[in-house]
Amino acid sequence: MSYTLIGAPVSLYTGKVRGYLRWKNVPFREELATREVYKQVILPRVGWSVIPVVIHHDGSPDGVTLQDTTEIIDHVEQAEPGPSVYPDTVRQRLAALILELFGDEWMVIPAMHYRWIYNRDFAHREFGAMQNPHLSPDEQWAAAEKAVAFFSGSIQGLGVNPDTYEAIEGAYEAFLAALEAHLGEQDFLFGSRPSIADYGLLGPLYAHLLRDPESGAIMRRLAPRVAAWTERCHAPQEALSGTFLPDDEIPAGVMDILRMFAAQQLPVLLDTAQALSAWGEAHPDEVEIPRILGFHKAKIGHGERVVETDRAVIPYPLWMLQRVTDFLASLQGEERAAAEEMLRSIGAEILIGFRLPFRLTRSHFKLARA
Ligand SMILES: N[C@@H](CCC(=O)N[C@@H](CS)C(=O)NCC(=O)O)C(=O)O
Repeated sequence: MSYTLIGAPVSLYTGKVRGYLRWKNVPFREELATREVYKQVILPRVGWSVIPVVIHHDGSPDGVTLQDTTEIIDHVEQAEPGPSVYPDTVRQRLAALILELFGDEWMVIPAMHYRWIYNRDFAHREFGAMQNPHLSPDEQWAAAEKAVAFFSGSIQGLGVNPDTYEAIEGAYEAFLAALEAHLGEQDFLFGSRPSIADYGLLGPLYAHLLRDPESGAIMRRLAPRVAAWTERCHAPQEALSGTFLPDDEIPAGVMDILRMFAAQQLPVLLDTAQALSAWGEAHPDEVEIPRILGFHKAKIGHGERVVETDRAVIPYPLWMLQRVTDFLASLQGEERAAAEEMLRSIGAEILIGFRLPFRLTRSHFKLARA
């Protein structure tokens, strides 16, 4: 049994899956997501244009099509033997679920900011080479205009604009400092084994923030250990290696990053949950949830450098938050007490007993009401 990973070097979420599949030691082949591949494979199988897509060749005629990195990783975790990237213990598992969400859906802000403000031409060439590898560089460039306009235009919706540049860079540098300090003690977030949280952070940190030249230079200068960790997660020397720290320990540097989640991303998620509730009431018969539910005011930045800006209300991250709250709801007794204590100490006590307005699921590779 083997897998095909359809994606690209330039793609944030492809890097997350590539690093994971390599560590998990599963046989896979990577196929570049050219225009032709979008047309022939991705659209027929998934229904919309997105990468990465994984096909698990499980012996069935078409194989199993997987999209969304979280679902891809969960599928492989179920299907393949060997150590897991999900810690078994309560605090580490809770922290790992939270930090996957933080990496995937909040660190995408600096990832998109640095790419489209500092590395635009590089990214444009990379998009061109991905879409039409057979064309000349000039033709590739011209053919990539549309995709570049789409992705670079999407930074507005993430809250990236001239008013927020400085706050985004300040928050990113504070994040780098916390992770850099932690990596002086440990190889990965929770010890010597990479976790789902390492892969969540790998997405933005690899394809954009390390691989794009201008931001790569910044990372190597400010946080060389983070650069080395990024390379280690993306291209592990040894598969299936390492262990999580004993006694369910959450190292201090990881606690610092969890506090960044609670202070920065969580308020936006809570506001998004309110918008989802209003949408649900206004559309009682609709199952598929739009990718964007209008705009709201959101605070972006760290510490003293926080600015309020317009940002799209993006409901998808609530599906990842639901994984966190489902895990919390499954706990009892001492385990629940340990989880709640951790939430209090990072400033996320509001998640204790928190429920989304209704359950979310993914249907036909899109977000939907369960
Ligand atoms: N949550 C998704 C995000 C995938 C995603 O946003 N992929 C980007 C490329 S790295 C894309 O194809 N975006 C197209 C779009 O958002 O319309 C996942 O984990 O797979």
